[in-house]
Amino acid sequence: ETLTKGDSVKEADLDDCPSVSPYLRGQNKLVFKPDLTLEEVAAKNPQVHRGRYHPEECKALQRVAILIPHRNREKHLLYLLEHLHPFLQRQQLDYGIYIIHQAGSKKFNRAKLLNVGYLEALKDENWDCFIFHDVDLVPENDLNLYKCEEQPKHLVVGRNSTGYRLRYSGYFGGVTALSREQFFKVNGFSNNYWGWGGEDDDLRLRVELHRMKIIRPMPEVGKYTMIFHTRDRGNEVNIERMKLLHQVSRVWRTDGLTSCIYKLLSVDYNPLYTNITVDFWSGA
Ligand code: UD2
Ligand code: MN
Repeated sequence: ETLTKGDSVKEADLDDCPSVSPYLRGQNKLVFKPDLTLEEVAAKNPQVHRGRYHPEECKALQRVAILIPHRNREKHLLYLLEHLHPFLQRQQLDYGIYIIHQAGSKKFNRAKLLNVGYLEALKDENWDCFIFHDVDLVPENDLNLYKCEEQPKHLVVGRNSTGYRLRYSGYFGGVTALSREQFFKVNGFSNNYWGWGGEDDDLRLRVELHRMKIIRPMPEVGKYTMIFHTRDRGNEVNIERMKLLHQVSRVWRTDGLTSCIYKLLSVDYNPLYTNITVDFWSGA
């Protein structure tokens, strides 16, 4: 059947995208321009609206939400958006980027922000897959696919700053991919990790308690550049983290998505992302 003028191709009529996108390039040299602006990045991504994109030519295999916890890292966010949009488009994904911004200057809570991102993003769309993504990690190789698998996936095998080696076996920090069901099953992240450290190990324990197995891409594929930073004010080392890690098997049912209380301050639509601002402290 041929289309006649005036017919429009409906998404439902499209063929599935191929299992390997023809646009992938492999390892890429990253350049961070000091004077880059958000307007420049937006101008380079005219097909992205409210942080969302889907391929025109085929039906994407998964709908993927990228969740980025954030406070006071504007420059990192800019570089990540610059690289991530074209990277995800080359992978032919139907995706949306969400920034979950913690208001105020009290202790930062990365894990709880990611729980909020999951709950809020599902109000927009029934996403199949969630990528939990540090703001300062830029993927170097587009063969590192931002989609979910049968098992939870850890995408950061190595970083420039650590010689591209896995930090320790069981390491689950930085960027991870869990399907909607996988994340739901483990009741998400714990809400109780304030400040730096431990929350990623807690999620690994939840995954293991549910007899799931963490998978990773090959080392040459799972490579990231972490944009240099020092420890942020408000994200001091969490000295409670070892104690919390010993309780996971007892508390995972009652501490997580099911107990994530927050005050939603705003949802703003930027061309390149949806920004969700939350407050964890004022009468939530
Ligand atoms: C490691 C992990 C990270 C997390 C953290 C411990 C890697 C590559 N990353 O990151 O996933 O487990 O240890 O909590 O192993 N953030 C802000 N503003 C702040 C503080 C944090 O936006 O003031 C966000 C931002 O997305 C950042 C992330 O939280 O990338 C993790 O914080 P970090 O980059 O300071 O910690 P790092 O590099 O040790
Ligand atoms: Mn970092």
